[in-house]
Amino acid sequence: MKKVAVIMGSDSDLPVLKGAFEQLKKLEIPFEAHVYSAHRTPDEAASFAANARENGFGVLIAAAGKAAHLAGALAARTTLPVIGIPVKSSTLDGLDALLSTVQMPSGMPVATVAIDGSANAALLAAQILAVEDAALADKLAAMRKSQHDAVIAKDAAIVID
Ligand code: RP5
Repeated sequence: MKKVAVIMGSDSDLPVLKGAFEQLKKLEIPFEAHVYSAHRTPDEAASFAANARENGFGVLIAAAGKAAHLAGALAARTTLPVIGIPVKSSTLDGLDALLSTVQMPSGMPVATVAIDGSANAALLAAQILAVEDAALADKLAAMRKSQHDAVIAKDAAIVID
């Protein structure tokens, strides 16, 4: 199976990525996590993205806050799909990172999830890999079924006083 790369702009983003790591582990998807900054270590970030395909990665997840250029900077160096997570790390509640991540120019897509939406980033990465992986698709279907059943149980249990 192809690996997922989880790149964060700073180690201060690590707590936000807990949800992504949980989902990737649950689905038994191999992944690597790295700290590369579009601004503080631009050459390392670019080199990682440029070599990601030959290094066995299938999807890149990029989490960054503030003027969050990491996802776009990685996308500029690879044709692998890049998923951006805007991180709520500033006085602007993550809106700065959301706009910096989502407003990519034509021809250079970044699939942007919600502010701090790391679990969904991992699930989207899994769905991309599952296009060519029936066993992974089955695991995702089972997760959806259990999610469905949990809501049905909550509906049955609801009591209004
Ligand atoms: C961004 O700036 C990082 O992704 C992080 O969200 C934010 C703050 O970084 P630190 O100053 O905590 O390293 O580049």
